[in-house]
Amino acid sequence: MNRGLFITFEGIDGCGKTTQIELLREFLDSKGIANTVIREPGGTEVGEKIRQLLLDKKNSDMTSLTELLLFEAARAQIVEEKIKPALDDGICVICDRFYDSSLAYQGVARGMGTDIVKMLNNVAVAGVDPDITFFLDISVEESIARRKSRGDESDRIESAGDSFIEKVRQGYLYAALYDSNRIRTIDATGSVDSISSQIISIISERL
Ligand code: T5A
Repeated sequence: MNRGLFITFEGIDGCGKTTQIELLREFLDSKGIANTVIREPGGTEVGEKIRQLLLDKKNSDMTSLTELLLFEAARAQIVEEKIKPALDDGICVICDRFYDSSLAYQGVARGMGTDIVKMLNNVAVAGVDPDITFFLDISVEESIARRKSRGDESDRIESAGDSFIEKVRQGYLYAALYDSNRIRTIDATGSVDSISSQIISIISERL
């Protein structure tokens, strides 16, 4: 049996990952391709508990290293419990965020450095790397506008401020530059349908 395709979606908050993942899932279903959608942090019982710790605004004294290690712990759990078994069964895995989020948010924006994050990412995923990653690129202004129109209260990480989110974006642009074979940058300011068409056309070539 062939290993399933491992697809991840990345970008700053509100870039449209959830919207596009749902459309990709509908496309895969229509083609009869077995798939599963998961999210990081979370996606497992242990991971959802870690997610609550990470996003809770009350945890304002959490250090950057603690934050990074918690993201990596949740990742190690979901890789072992969900992602690897599904891929081994030939199921296509679509993940809402994966290790490039740690590179951009903790490595670049929090200033932990990309070397330590890459090292911990490698430990957490133990060779289970994405086949293709969509970086949905929007400006910080667009991110703010979309989150405002959604009306949700911001979580601990979103509350870090606009300059933090700008650094996250720069982190993604850096990652995409150095791993252009895997990471496909999509201008995510267009219409939902046009972005979806681009993603589906790239995935169709890989199926
Ligand atoms: N994090 C995560 C780290 O710091 N390190 C890590 O290692 C990991 C894994 C997770 C937080 O944790 C951080 C990053 C995050 O801050 P989360 O709640 O999972 O938090 O939040 P996000 O992943 O950021 O998800 P969001 O729901 O905020 O954004 P999405 O899923 O990218 O966007 P979506 O699809 O919900 O769309 C947002 C809004 O925009 C509209 C939608 O209708 C919606 O209202 N929209 C569009 N509007 C106009 N044009 C388009 N093309 C649109 N597409 C969607």
